[in-house]
This record gives sequence, structure tokens and C-alpha cells, in this order.
Amino acid sequence: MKKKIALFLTGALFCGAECLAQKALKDIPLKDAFAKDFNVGVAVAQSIISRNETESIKLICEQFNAVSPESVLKPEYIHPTPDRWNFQPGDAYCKFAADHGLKALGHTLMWHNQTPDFFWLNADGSVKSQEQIKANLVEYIEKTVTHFAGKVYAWDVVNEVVSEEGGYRNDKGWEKYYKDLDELVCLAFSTAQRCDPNAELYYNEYNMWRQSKVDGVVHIVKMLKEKGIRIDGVGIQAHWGLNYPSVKDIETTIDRLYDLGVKVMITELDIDMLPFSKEGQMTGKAMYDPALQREEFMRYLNPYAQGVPEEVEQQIADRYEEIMRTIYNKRDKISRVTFWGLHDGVSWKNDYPIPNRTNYPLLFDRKLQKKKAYYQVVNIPSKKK
Ligand code: 9MR
Repeated sequence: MKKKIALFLTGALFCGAECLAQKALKDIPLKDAFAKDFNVGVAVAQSIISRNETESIKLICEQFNAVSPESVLKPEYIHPTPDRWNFQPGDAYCKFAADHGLKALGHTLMWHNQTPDFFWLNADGSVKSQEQIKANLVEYIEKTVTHFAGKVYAWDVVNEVVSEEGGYRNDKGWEKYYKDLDELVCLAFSTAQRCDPNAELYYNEYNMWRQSKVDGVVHIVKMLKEKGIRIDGVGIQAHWGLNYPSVKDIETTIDRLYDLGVKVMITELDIDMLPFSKEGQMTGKAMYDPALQREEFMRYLNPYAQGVPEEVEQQIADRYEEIMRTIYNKRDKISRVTFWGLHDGVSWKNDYPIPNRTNYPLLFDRKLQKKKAYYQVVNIPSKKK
């Protein structure tokens, strides 16, 4: 009998402690939780602004103090054909940010994706001359940066030109068609600087936990500085997974970049928890093979189409906490953390690297509700560890 009472009391005490711990998780907006540490941003999809999605807008204003344009400031929107320039969606994004007091980033000027082929190729498919390719880049940056001067506070000037091994990639776009990437990168930064001397200028890259890739970015920063061309910061994209990268690699990358004397930012954070994304960012056309869409594969590749079980939700929350704590511990070296999308329903991760899946990579769910991960993240500063 005594034993039973003792067991009951231990159980009650344990449950009490756990309930208290749950209660202790305060609901503090992200921008307030990290107000002393860094800005907190979100990538905004065009539809949120063009359709005036009021619930999403309310959540953005409540939680964030900075925005990135998910697509509208990319070349395929601004300069879709040789004779067409379209600044309207970008202007709407800037107005949205100004109306709500959000810092508006420009993203991105020189990138091999979401850039029309005519930048490099003639109508018959032949490659343009080196002089013409260079002139196209300069004209694009001049017109775009001049137009948005004073409306965006900074630009991701160059995006993703470094290969996994640390040299320049050569598979697509500028990197494929122009022979001297050092020259082109310098030209991109110097042109942006000339057209908006007040804008901060950044280089932005993915898989930055891989140190060979960081070597390539270090080369770019040093080269620009040696030539007297301004670079203000480097963005670590952070499209990461449940079991990669390691905390140690994240720390090493932040330290290496900070030591170059530039701002360091986490620019596109999301955490992919579906199969085939766990060991690293999987890329390649094979992942889009329609065969992978067959039911027998989808059962394995898309296991949480109807929702995530509690233990998986907890796994995501714990991983988010681990990553954000790592970043928080380096807060003296970090100026901004931006999430790549507002909620799970609008994340690009539902369609990449395999289309039509149900992914859970962000802090808000499809109904815009705060997830467990959100609570664990906003409580990091007040929790000793
Ligand atoms: O989130 C963007 C998605 O909607 C686009 O389809 C995709 C095209 O490549 O680009 C996504 O954003 C990318 C960002 O601009 C640069 N880093 C990688 C991001 C994910 O692809």
C-alpha cells in the first residue's frame, strides 16, 4: 500500500514538473524573442501581397521585422523578354514592406536560375559573345538597382556561383557561358555599388556547411576586398535537414565568414524532414521522374500526407531548437535570420526535390498556427543551457 502511494506521489510530481515545463514555454513573437540579437525575416510569396491575404499579412507583421522577396525581384519577373521590363510586382513588394515597417531585401541580381536564356543565348540557341553577355548583366543591374534604390536596403548581388568543390560551377547560366567568373562577379558588385551607393551588398550561397564550398566563398570575399570593391555580407541559405548539417560545421562556417570582416546572415532557413532529403540537398532531374509519383513510391517518399505523428512533430521541434540555439550562441556574429516561407503550406519544399509532397519545414503550420518548433525556438533566449 505504502509503495502504491509513493508511486502515485512520484507520478503526480513528475507530471506536475512536465506540465510546468509546458506552461513555461512562453509565446513571444520571433522578432521580440531575438530583438537584442538579430533581425528575424521571412520570404514573402507574391500571392500574399497580390491577393492581399490578410491572415498571412497579420502573422508576418506580428512575427517578423524583415522580408525577402521569394521571386518578384528575380530577372525572370523584372526582365522576362529582351524588350520587356516589369517592375510592378517588385514595387508592390517594396510598398508592402514600407507600409508595414519591414526591412526589404533585394534578391537576387546574378543567378543562373529564374533568369531567361536570352541573357546568354541568341534566339537560334547559339551562345552570345562574351562582350554581349557581360553587357547584358551590366544593363540588367544598372536598370534594376537604380529603379529600386532607396526602396530596398540591401541586395543579394550574386547567388550560388560556387561549386561543391569550391571553384566556380559551370553547369548553368552565367557560370556556363562566361569564361571569367572572377571578372563577372567583380563587375556585378561594382555595378550595384555604383547604382545604389547606400545599399548593402551581399553574396548568398547554399550548402555552406560544406567547408570546400566555404573556401570558394572566402575566395570571392577576399578578391572583392583586394580590388577595393565593397561586399558587406554573406548569406548562409540554410536549407537543412533533420540530420544534417552538424552543429560543428555550422559553427565553423559562421566563424570563418565572420573572420573575413563581413556581416553573416542566415538567409533561407527551413528544415526538410522527408525521405531523400536527409543526408544532404538532393538535386537533379532524376528526382522529378514521374515514376517516383507512383503510389508505391509515394507511400515511402511522402509518408506524412495526412499529418505528422506527435513524435515526428517533436523531432522537428528539437532539431529546430538545436539549430536555432547554435545560431543564438553565435549571435554576436549574426545580423539576421530569415525563414524561407511563412508556413508549411507555401514552402518550396513541398515540391523539391520531389514534386507533390507534404512537407513540414517551417515554424507555422498550414492553418498558420504556431507549431511546437515555434515555441521551442522563441524560448531559447530565456532558457539556460
Ligand atoms: O522559393 C523559390 C521557389 O518558389 C522557386 O521556384 C525557386 C526556383 O529555383 O526558387 C526558390 O527560392 C530559391 C532562392 O531564390 C535561392 N536559394 C534557393 C531557393 C530555393 O530554391
